[in-house]
Amino acid sequence: MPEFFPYWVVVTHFLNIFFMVLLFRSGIEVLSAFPKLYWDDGCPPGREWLRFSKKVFGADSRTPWTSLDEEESWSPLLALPGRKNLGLGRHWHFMTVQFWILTGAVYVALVFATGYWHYLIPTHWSLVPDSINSIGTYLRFRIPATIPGQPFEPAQKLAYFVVIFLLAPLQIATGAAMSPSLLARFPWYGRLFGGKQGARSLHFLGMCAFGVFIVLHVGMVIVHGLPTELATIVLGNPDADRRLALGIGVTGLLAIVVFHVVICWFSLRHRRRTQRLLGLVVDPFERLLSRRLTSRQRFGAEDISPYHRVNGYPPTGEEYQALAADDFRAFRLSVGGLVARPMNLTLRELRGLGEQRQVTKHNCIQGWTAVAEWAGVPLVRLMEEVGPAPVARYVVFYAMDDKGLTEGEGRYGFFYETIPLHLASNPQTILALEMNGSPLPVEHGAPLRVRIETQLGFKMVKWICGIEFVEDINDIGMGMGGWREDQQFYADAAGI
Ligand SMILES: Nc1nc2c(c(=O)[nH]1)N[C@H]1C(S)=C(S)[C@@H](COP(=O)(O)O)O[C@H]1N2
Ligand SMILES: [Mo]
Repeated sequence: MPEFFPYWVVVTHFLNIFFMVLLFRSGIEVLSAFPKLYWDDGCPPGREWLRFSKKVFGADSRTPWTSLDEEESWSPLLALPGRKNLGLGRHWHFMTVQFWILTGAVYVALVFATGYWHYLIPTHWSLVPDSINSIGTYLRFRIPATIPGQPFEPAQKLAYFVVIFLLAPLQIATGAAMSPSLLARFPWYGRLFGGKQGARSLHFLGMCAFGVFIVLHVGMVIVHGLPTELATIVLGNPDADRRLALGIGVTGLLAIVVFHVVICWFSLRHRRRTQRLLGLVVDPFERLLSRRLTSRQRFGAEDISPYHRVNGYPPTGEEYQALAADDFRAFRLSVGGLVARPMNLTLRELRGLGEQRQVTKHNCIQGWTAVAEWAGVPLVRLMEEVGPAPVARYVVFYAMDDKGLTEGEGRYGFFYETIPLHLASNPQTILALEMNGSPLPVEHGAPLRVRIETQLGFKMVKWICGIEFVEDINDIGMGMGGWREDQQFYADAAGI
């Protein structure tokens, strides 16, 4: 039989604490961007089962509102980094999760390689009544005996088993079930959890379950006797020098606190650098997970959401209002850049290029979803007309809304986004002219918006006036890949 407290348990246990704190705090930041939980992918306003916000917005509200108005600003004491930094919170979350899973994989491999699994995995149903017994013993203020020849008592073994082999994998599975590209390619996977909102709610409850476990676990450590337990988990030996163990243990925990103070400060003070640095680790991860996935969504008319949230207020300029007043008859879409045949197209000419209908689910980066039917021209059809040059690697979509006038918060400039060429030729990438059987409503992008069904919503530019094919995105806007990347520090990689 393996040692009771081998060193690899000591090391992976510490790494697990380290990464879990990062995941908790960055996860809370992500929650703050849409502090509501639903079971229904239509996210009907007011029908959330849990809300961490005093603001309420109704589906029938007479004053227009957008999903960014629902965002909350939470303290850096709680959230990483706090203060409405969804993009950076996601960066921390997706950076950390890779290392957390790696730690878990190494741990589980060693658990099986060394035979340690005997101590963790129940081999008989009697563990359940035995666990109930040991809980009874605790309630009588006594410490239950460990299982003969094993380091843990029955309830402890069962709890560790549940957390390691059920809760952690479930948390990974529900996390993955929130990725727009994964959901677009494998809609059945989302259905396993009752849809994206089911996955999101379960992911939140999973976090709560981890929280409850940690409280009980620390409580039990205290009940069992802090000095010996600390010697065990810090030095791998209950008889080790207790003062040394206490010293190292406290230093380790303090180091985590100091680390959080530093990264929180740095993230808030140097948002662009944080975005770039974490992007070095997160962008390849996003590419690995999502690059090869194309959308295969086929929802039915019955899945269409009664209410579809809006994000981004419509253009306010007179020019746009004049266009809209005349049913966009004067509208011209200019398509240019690195193309053989630059064009200026009327809506009618655009419509003439072909039509595709699709019922798909919109995934806003903040967390809400809604299903709608979109109809329009496949972007590949337009590309056949204009003939992008072989050097063209990105498509830029320019919009008519000046965000300085419509969103404020110190942000400015016209909205735009870019996508790599491979996304442009995905089968469900279309320039939509219609939503749910009618011409696009103004708030959803009239007269023209793009749908890129494997991506997060912010890539799907509304109120498009121009499309440009370029080789590089560095000199477009601030060069981060789009307006929300430039101004809100979102990742340019929007497949997860
Ligand atoms: N021009 C423009 N397009 C935009 C935005 C915007 O602010 N301006 N917001 C984006 C974001 S963040 C989302 S989630 C979707 C929302 O689309 P909807 O309003 O049709 O639901 O539009 C995207 N396209
Ligand atoms: Mo969004």
